[in-house]
Amino acid sequence: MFKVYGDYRSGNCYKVKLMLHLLGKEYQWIAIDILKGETQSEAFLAKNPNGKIPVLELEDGTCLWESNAILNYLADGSEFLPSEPRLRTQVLQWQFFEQYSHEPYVAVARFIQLYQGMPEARLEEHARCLKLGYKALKVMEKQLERTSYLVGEQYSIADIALYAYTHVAGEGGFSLEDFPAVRAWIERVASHPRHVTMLG
Ligand SMILES: N[C@@H](CCC(=O)N[C@@H](CS)C(=O)NCC(=O)O)C(=O)O
Repeated sequence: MFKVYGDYRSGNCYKVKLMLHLLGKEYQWIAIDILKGETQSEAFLAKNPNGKIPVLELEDGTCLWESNAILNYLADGSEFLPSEPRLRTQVLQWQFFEQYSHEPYVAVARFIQLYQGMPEARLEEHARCLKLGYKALKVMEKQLERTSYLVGEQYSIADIALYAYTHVAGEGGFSLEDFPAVRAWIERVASHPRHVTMLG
């Protein structure tokens, strides 16, 4: 059985949980408290030398880290990862976009607001996250005006990667009012029969 080291409120960890539910795979969830520094213990660093969750531990003890890499491992051979090279590259394109142009702003704004309660020292950074996060949301809106999912008409791990923090963007101070295609996509993703919510 897979072991997942994670925090239920983390979007990066939720990606792994959602994927496992969509695939109907069993797993054991091991709760890690980042605020208590549990990702920096010697035992945890042996699993991920970068000291971050999520980590997926395979039955043979191999530990995989980086949420989007884990999604690629789990989705291999399934309907959630196209095998055709152009489509597969487009999946990766959205996942790299998520890590470089979306998560650093949408997730960090949420961390500052939800986990830290908007400390004075981070207000300026929060405002910058909102500005750059909205830019990323506009990129998604443009794509989702044209296609039902980020890569055409098929629900893929590109959607899982971006759904994780987009659907809780409000917790970071974003409004999705001006993003009707993104809102419709959020409902589409959540309507999958094997969908599981972040805290569910
Ligand atoms: N790029 C990584 C980011 C992982 C990440 O930032 N994890 C956060 C929780 S969402 C974490 O473990 N923070 C604790 C720390 O940095 O010590 C991924 O996608 O897995």
